[in-house]
Amino acid sequence: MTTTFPPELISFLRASSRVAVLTGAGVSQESGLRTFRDAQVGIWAQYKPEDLATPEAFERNPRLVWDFYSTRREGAGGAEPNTGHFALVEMEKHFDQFTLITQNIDGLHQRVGSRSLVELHGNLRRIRCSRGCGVIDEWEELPEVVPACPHCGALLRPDVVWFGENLPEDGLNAAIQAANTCQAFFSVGTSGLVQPAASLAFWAKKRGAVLVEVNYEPTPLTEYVDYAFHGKSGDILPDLVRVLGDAK
Ligand code: BV8
Ligand code: ZN
Repeated sequence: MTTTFPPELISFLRASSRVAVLTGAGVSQESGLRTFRDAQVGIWAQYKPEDLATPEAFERNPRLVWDFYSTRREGAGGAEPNTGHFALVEMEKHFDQFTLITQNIDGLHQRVGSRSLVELHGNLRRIRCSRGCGVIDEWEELPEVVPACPHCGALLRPDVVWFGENLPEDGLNAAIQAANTCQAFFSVGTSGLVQPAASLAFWAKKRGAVLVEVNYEPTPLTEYVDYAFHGKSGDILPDLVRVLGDAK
């Protein structure tokens, strides 16, 4: 069953040049990757992700946190981008200024070639020195034990943003800039619970952008959006791109 879009939304988008999209774990769900709200499985079932995604957890038990991310890294490495990821690459071609802001660390948007991509919360593929020497690029094989920084000897850690940590300044500024200047802001596959990412849609609305939500179920943002499409992003986004591409 294809998605029907109100004609006024399609004509508005056709007349727009600046669009921003925020994605969350929901866009990778159809690639087989668990979202944050999904229950963890196996040994991870006993933990809540937010309890592992903190500097304190890493401090307390670096090996446990390292293994948590190695497991997710293997999962992401084995996952295939889905139709939603590819539709966002197509969507980019319809607008002069298109910014894809992702909360995801799975690297799937990069894999399909999304260009104007802002990684708000880092990327599983990269690791960095926990004392700040910098990113130690994309390691293919991660060692079992937590490796030490070749420069200072401190532990290496995943290059992701943990709870209680600041977001990368340049990424956050780019995301705020996109939210403040876009004509339409899409919130896709995110429960909109984590700050400051969840505020971007409100900043966009304050600047007069049209808000569109594409999510499996309603979220705290739903009551504020101009259009809400509830279902799978892997179905809805390709439908949208198809309609946008149809010559009127
Ligand atoms: C910060 C990387 C300044 C790691 C992530 C107390 C102390 C300290 C901070 C705070 C505090 N109270 C609040 C805060 C702020 C905190 C925060 O927001 N907490 C929340 C829990 C209230 N934020 C921070 O700490 C941020 N930093 O504020 O710095 C600061 C500094 C010090 C002190 C104070 C402030 C850092 C936040 C970044 C954390 N890192 N990820 C990792 O991944 O392991 S967040 C992580 O969780 C994700 O990146 C994402 O952002 C979030 C998960 O959300 P979603 O992606 O939305 O996923 P979710 O599962 O929730 O939802 C999926 C949705 O998809 C669902 O709605 C579902 O219905 C839908 N869906 C499912 N399938 C589909 C689908 N939709 C469409 N199609 C489908 N097929
Ligand atoms: Zn170091």
